[in-house]
Amino acid sequence: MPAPAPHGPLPSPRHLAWHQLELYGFIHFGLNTFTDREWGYGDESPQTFAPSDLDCRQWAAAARAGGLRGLILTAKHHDGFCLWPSRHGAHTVAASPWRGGTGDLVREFADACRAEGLKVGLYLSPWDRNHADYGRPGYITYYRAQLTELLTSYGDLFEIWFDGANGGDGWYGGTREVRKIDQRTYYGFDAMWAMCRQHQPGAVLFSDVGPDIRWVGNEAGYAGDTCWATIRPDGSYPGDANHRDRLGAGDADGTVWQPPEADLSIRPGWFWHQHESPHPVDELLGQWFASVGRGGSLLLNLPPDRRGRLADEDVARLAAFRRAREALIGPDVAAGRPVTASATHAGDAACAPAHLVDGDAGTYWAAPEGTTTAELTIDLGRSVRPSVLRIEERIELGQRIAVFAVDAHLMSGQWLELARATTVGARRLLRLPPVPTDRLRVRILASQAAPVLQRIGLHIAG
Ligand code: FUL
Repeated sequence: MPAPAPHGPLPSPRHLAWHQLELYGFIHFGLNTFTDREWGYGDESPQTFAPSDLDCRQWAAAARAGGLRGLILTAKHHDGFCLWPSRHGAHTVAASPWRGGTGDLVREFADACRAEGLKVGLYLSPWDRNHADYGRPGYITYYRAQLTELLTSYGDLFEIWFDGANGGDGWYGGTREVRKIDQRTYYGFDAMWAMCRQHQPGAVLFSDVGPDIRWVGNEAGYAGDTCWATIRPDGSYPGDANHRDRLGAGDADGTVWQPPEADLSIRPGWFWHQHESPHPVDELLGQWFASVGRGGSLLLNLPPDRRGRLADEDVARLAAFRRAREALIGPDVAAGRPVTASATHAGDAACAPAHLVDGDAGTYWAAPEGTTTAELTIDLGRSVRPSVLRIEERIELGQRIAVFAVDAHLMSGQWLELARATTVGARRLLRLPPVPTDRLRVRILASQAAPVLQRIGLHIAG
């Protein structure tokens, strides 16, 4: 029998690599760190940039210890100040006292990430409140030259972040005025994305509307409870506020594979401010379940302080967040256990239900073509109290499932529904009440096409 037919928009190879990352970090650092602002106006002196003890390796080591798989640095935020000595302008670290004006923070960052085994990503703000030509064609030439520098000088990037924010007013070479641009046309994003593809073919490109991954529609770290990786772009563009409400849930009838990245700062601000503290672990855990657990990713911001180091309490919080995840997601008691399915794709051994628990991400189970419901039962062999269910669709064949339920088999012989949810996609993580059960049943109640799953994991507390 042929393999199950694909359904709807499909992920690209760069999407598939990105879906594996799940959790990675943002680093907001720059003049704002020293001026106590979130959006610099563009008139700040580079002399202000004076970290006393900058150590990118400390950032990367803390991120790695927290289980993050990459970091994205704000190489230039809205204030226009460049953390690398760009050949194309003077508003950079070369004009600062840091390392006597000889430093390259993007280089130190990239080297530190790689030394810690983390992937490297960069953010280059399209809005630039410093540049005299902002709003005119000259700035676009400048921006593209900067982008090319970043794309070609710092090795492989896993993600490039294009921010849609624009507040209008700024210093702009001393004119101190409001400059309005047409967000739809001014930056010529298509040409910029083509440059990224040319120099960094493996990088996913983020903006409010992709092209590869989309914003989740809030800065609080959660995707929709129903979350389709697919969406209908409908002519939207970065910064388009009208499109925002649809970003968390995506569209069941979406035309492109463009899964959400949920961004969240570990503290209230994106930049470091002395009187702010990191969020409690319980909140971070909730946001992780609501982003990673809904098939998206979590981009967790870690703001270095004026020394150029992460505060001890942020480092400790990150480690505690990891311990909390590990405590909840202990051994997988479904691994290697017998699984039965209500029906299987053409009785084909390649699609057998045992593949759901074989620990091999390359194998999968498929329901017969033309069916949209199914039941899968895993014999756990003993009574356990589950804490988390992990379920994954075979996204190479498209996202399909629209409603499913999870049941526990009780001592009394009856089945109890523990949870019910909608979409699955790359993964769904559900916290379960710790009800003793010796069998787990997943009922797929609605699906756009025959369900195809690659994994079901049932975790007990570690
Ligand atoms: C927003 C920006 O305006 C914030 O300063 C921050 O960089 C956040 C991640 O994106 O659009």
